[in-house]
Amino acid sequence: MTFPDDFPITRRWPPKHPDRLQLYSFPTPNGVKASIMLEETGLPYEVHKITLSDADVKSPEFLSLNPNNKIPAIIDPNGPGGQPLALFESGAILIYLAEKTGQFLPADPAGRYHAIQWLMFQMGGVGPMFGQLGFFYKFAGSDIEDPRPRERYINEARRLLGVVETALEGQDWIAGDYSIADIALAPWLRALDFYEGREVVGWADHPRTVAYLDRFLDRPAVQRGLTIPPRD
Ligand SMILES: N[C@@H](CCC(=O)N[C@@H](CS)C(=O)NCC(=O)O)C(=O)O
Repeated sequence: MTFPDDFPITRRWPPKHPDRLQLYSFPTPNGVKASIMLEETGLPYEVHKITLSDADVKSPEFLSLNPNNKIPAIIDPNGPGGQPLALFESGAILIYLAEKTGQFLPADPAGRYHAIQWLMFQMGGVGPMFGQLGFFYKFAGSDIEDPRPRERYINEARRLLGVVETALEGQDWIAGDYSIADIALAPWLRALDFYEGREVVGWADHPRTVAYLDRFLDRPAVQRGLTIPPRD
């Protein structure tokens, strides 16, 4: 496989710098994980804005990169063995970029699995549950009369917040040192504000988590990554 010729996505979103890592994304909680990580690592990259509209994420060109029609996705023209590597799923992208650069994932096996464990906690728990909270509390599902879905996701989000609060006791970052687990988790904690869900999940009763998010948002690379790609 050669890049860009063998990658149909490049026909709609052509690279200006085909030697650089290509990011296909939008600044949502999942999308910014990739842009924050790229900003943190200092890897040269080129970003392409893929909106969440069907015209973008369900286009044949985007589906050729991610058949699951979701951002973020990347192509590294200089992947393992010098060959191009295409990847979707933000957790896989974070692990790949951490291993490529040797940053934000401990080198010792125990520390590495500990960080990956918290990354998976975000991928399988916080992301899907907070996302459903947003849907049933603020967005299209908020006018559904049956209170059970809303209550279920509020309770689950509150429970997950409690897990984070306990894990942060005595440490600044979720897995010890700053890692890809924080880059995955903190954007989803920030999303609670956008969902207007802070009060209902008892955000203010979790002081370590509140301070943790502030600490994350203070990082210059995070501030840059949160606006990449620009929405308009
Ligand atoms: N598990 C995926 C979730 C990605 C995801 O849900 N992306 C959303 C934006 S935050 C999306 O692209 N939605 C478009 C759609 O579903 O059509 C990941 O972590 O990469």
